[in-house]
Amino acid sequence: MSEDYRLMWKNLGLNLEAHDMLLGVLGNAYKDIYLSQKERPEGMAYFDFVMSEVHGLRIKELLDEKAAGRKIVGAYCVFVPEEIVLAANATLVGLCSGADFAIEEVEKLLPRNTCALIKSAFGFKLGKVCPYLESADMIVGENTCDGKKKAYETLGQLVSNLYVMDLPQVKTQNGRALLKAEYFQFKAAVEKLTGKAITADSLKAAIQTVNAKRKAIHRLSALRQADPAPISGLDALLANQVFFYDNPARFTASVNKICDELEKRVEEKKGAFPARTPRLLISGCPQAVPNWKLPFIIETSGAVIVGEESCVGERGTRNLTAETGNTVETMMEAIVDRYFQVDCAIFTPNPDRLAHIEQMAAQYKADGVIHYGLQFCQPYLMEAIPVEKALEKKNIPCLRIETDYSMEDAGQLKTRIEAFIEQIKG
Ligand code: BJ8
Repeated sequence: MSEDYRLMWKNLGLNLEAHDMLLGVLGNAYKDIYLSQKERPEGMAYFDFVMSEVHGLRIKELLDEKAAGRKIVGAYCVFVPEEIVLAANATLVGLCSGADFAIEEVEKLLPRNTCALIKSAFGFKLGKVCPYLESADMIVGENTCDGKKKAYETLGQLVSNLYVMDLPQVKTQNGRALLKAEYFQFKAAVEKLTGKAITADSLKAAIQTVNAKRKAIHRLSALRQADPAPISGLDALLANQVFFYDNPARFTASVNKICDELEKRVEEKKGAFPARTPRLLISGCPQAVPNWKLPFIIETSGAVIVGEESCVGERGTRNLTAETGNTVETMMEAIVDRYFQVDCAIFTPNPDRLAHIEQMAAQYKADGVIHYGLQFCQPYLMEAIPVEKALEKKNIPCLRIETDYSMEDAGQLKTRIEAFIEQIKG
């Protein structure tokens, strides 16, 4: 951190000792995983800075916004519409956590066989190490998988500002009606929180702001179709992770700047890895900061990741919200339409996700797919089997990985991934 933020963290109620430890581990991991990469685009310096200040400058900015009367809304899922939050004069930040913390404490409240993502969210609260969570005026949970919806009952006892949104599990008219009702209820709750009514103008501007972020990410993704891939999967994942934290306009400008650089790289056939490096698509559970284990292993085993079919990736960002509406009602309908397309594995049946994986594999010219499932995540682990079968029918090799946030299985994973890459090369 370039400044001393200790007083700010103390005032937020963080456990300074535990927080120092977390930042120490995070800093070392970033150095070993990110800064050791070769041939990085120069524009990644922005993301290096963002990460070095992720608990510092960005938190200070959020606290400055709060001091100026804005509210902060924290969310754990891509179903929480940023458009509604922005339109009501609030800022949305992602709360999903990608590292184990205070596990012993967590396992007093949650069963051991809960996925690492949920446990991590609890660990960050119980360990008092997440300044985003502590800055939030409203924390939004959503009834998605069974693990999350039951865990929010317990989280509600740990925080005073939890708002739980119900979500459909089927893509039917009734399902859409439920989502619409929930989004209108959420709109009312955010308006109450900020004291600002959403207007057609504020909603339109918010839709444009969020779409601009998505379009920048689409541009970045499209450039990854080139061989050699102009950017590593690790760096592209980082941009997708920062999507949830950064100031939206600054994020959009920074990603577009990297894309300008990558376009030149593509023209010059300059890559993050040599041409014809085996290309892999990752599909499955979200990889929240600082969960870089799998991409690090893959990209140090002789392959490059060219796409993420994930909520921290294309599942979360692929669709735009229509900008054609002129009334709050029509724009809310457009928001419902946009989010109802998210093909999370909590939906049953969920054929769109399989179609999307196949489409991405073709579009990014992937030689194979690694299905990433977190241990105890039933929705994604269950879907992994039909996904693998369907891909194999199309002669797309698929490797199913089931893992957690610990490094205990890193050696074993590396052996399996190296063998998979050899198979692809063969
Ligand atoms: S829209 S993927 S962000 S719910 S890994 S907690 S599913 S047991 S994260 Fe998700 Fe929204 Fe869906 Fe996306 Fe449960 Fe699985 Fe854990 Fe998960």
